[in-house]
Amino acid sequence: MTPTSIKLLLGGILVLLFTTKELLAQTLSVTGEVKTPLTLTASDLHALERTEVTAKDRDGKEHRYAGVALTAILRKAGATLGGELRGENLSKYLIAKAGDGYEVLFSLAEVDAEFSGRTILVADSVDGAPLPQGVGPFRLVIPDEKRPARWIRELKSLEIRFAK
Ligand SMILES: Nc1nc2c(c(=O)[nH]1)N[C@H]1C(S)=C(S)[C@@H](COP(=O)(O)O)O[C@H]1N2
Ligand SMILES: [Mo]
Repeated sequence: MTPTSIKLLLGGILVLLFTTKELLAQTLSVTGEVKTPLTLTASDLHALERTEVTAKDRDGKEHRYAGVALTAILRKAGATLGGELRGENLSKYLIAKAGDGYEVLFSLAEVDAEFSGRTILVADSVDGAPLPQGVGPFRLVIPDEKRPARWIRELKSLEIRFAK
């Protein structure tokens, strides 16, 4: 091999590694106390049932967020929801983690559709456009909360654990 072809080959490998890293950085994982751990890409998320909510952002302006209901993702992963959310399963919590190290916690019961009529959305779009860099590709949107502190940006993972 000539020095030029070696350089080209190394360049190609670097591009491949970078692309793989970028793709992995764009996924949402669901792990912990679930029957089927998931790693979802943006297109996996698009294949699930879509939900839309209108919610006010921090500046009090209304926006139309679209994505997938958190419960739908947790159901797909086989989390103990609905009829299975009783006994020791009521001591489970969900921790959502972001790329910047920010973490927010929910009890599993407070996100379950049978316990509460609220929608928590794993949003991937706002006002018809993909979430911007630094916010997306995924963000939690919780329309019924007065403060958006749990609207975690750059959502990377959802982990379900026992509190005891
Ligand atoms: N990843 C991540 N998400 C986050 C935060 C953060 O520091 N990191 N801050 C939270 C807080 S405290 C608020 S008030 C809102 C602010 O949302 P905004 O950036 O859309 O105004 O984002 C929430 N989501
Ligand atoms: Mo905040």
